[in-house]
Amino acid sequence: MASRRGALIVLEGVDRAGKSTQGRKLVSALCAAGHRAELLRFPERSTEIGKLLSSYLEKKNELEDHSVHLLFSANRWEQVPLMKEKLSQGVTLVVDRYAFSGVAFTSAKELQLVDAAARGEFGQERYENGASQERALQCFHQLMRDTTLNWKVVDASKSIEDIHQEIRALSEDVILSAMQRPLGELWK
Ligand code: 2DT
Ligand code: MG
Repeated sequence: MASRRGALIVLEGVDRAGKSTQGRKLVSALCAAGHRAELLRFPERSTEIGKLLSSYLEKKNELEDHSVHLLFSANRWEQVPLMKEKLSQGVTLVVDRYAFSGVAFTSAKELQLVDAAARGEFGQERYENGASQERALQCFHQLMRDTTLNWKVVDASKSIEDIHQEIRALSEDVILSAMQRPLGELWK
C-alpha cells in the first residue's frame, strides 16, 4: 500500500503558552496510538544558521533586523527537504513554532518603533518581555484571519492534561483529513 501523507501540525503562541510541553505530549500520544509522528522546533538551533540565531536570542550577538528575519526564514527552508520527505512518507510533523512566529515577532519589533511603552523584562532571551509578547499575540490574531489555513484556537489557561486531550482530538481529525489532500505549499 502506498504510504499516505502525514499532517503538518504547527503549534503557535506566545512564550510560555505551553507549546513545547504540548508538542512532546502530542507526539508521544500519537505514536502510542499507532501513528508515525515526529517533533520539530523553530528556530532549529543545531544548524550553523540556528547557532547564529541562538546567540542572537541569547543577546550574545547583534544582527540587523531584516537580516535576522531572513535568517529565521532560511532556518526553516533548510529543513524543508527533510520535512517534505517525512510528510510524503506518512510521518505527521508536530512543529513548535513556524513561519507565523516569523511574521509575528518581526511585526512586533516594527510595532515597537511606534509604541515605546516598554515593560519590565521577565525572561533572559530577546523578546521575552510582556510588550513584545503582546504585540506578537496581536499579530497571531491577524494571521488567524487567513481561513485557508486550518487554525484551531486552544485556551492555554486550562490544565496541561485538558489541553493535551483537546489538541490530541484535533490532531487525530487533521491527520485523517490530511490523508485526503495532496501535499501543498506553505509560505516559510
Ligand atoms: P523559543 O525557542 O523559546 O520558542 O524562542 N522567533 C521564532 C522569531 O523571532 N522568528 C521566527 O521565525 C521564529 C521561528 C520567537 C524562540 C524565539 O524566537 C522568536 C521566540
Ligand atoms: Mg523562549
